[in-house]
Amino acid sequence: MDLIETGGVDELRALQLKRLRDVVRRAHDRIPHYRKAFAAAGVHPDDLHHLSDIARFPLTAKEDLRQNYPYGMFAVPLEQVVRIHASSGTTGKPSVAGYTKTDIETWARLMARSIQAAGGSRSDTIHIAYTYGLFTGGLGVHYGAEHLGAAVIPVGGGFTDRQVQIIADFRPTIVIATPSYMLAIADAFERHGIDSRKSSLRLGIFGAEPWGEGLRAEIEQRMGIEALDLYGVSEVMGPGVAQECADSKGALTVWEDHFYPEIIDPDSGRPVRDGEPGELVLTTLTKEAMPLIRYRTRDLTRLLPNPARAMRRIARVSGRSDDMLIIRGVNVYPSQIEAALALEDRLAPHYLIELRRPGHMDEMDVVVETRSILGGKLSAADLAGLERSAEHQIKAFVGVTTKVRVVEPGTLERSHGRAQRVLDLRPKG
Ligand code: DLL
Repeated sequence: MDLIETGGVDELRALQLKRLRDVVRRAHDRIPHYRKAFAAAGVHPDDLHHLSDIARFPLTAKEDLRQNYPYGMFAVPLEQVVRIHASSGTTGKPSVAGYTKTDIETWARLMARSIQAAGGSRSDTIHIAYTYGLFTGGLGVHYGAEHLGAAVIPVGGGFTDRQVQIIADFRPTIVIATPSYMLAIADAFERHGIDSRKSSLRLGIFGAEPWGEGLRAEIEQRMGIEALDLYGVSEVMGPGVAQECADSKGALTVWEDHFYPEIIDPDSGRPVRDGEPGELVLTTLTKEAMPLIRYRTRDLTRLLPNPARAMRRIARVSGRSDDMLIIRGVNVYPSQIEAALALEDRLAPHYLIELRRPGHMDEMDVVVETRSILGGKLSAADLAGLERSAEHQIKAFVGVTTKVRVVEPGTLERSHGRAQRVLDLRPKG
């Protein structure tokens, strides 16, 4: 365990202030976006005397990242960058995250700390069922598990029957996945007639999508394991920003020596007091390649005291203050679907996203109208062709598999205010 993890609150706040002053100055000196945004808000890094002064600095939004796409938010030249990840942007362009060698080491240390705090150790064998690639889940967790010294099985996402075989044969003790995918694996155990409660697994660490106590109880019961919550955001780092620790379950400890958390009112942008609900805003305290000052995560939660450490905890994320959806672990903005549909000029910009959960995994249908100028009815073959082509565009640009239904002009209800783009038919809870 790091000394700071067990240290007192005064020591932690002093470290945070020192790091905060450093990072704000670095962002100001090296990234034109921050220089301009600070000037526009009438603040300067010299104004930061106390931690609470951070509230005077401007918030950073995903839109700022988009405007500086792809590398404009980097504080170091590309020669010093050793890794680039990306997550969904609100339109066609993803949000980019860059890491120096030191950033990758810090991330591995924090992710190892998360696994250890959840109850893992170097004697564990860890099955990772997150996708490896631009998504930070696979590689982020992988480096942390290796840093811990555990035996790591980099299975990746998908191929559910193979996940079962590997758990049965390789005998991992910890599994790390999205909670919904864990249930799909549990179903596959059943299909194969293997008792999932008797597997070698004892602990599961789950995150990357919202989940509740109902899902936790179901996973724990069906898999016969303990299930803990892992939180992270790609732009901020990836998995390992906050972790539900074995000694302080019920909320997630924020690794406050590396991330400074605030909660704001999502409408006014003003900070609220600890304990009050609002949107989580994070400032990276140590990141070199892409420091973020007051980044709006859009995740709704509360800051809570911690019975086990000086670092505060966040409540399980209860929702979002924007319209982002997470479908089978893939972040999806309705505006991305709209941009993918716009690539086909026979389709009108009238569409509706329908969400269902027939089993444990979410399914997404997109209903879209044809343009009226096409006149007359399209043949069944033309319709089917249009549907397949739209599904392909969405898969190619957004990364999510959908079923598209093309309908006649005027079929979808028109709204009088903001268009209703999402019909959520999933069971609650
Ligand atoms: O999902 C990083 C990650 C990977 C976290 C693996 C945990 C495990 P993004 O793809 O950028 O990064 O998505 C970040 O996912 O703003 C939340 O809305 C949501 N999210 C992540 N973890 C949780 C969680 C990764 N434990 C977005 N509970 C965040 C609820 C979560 N939502």
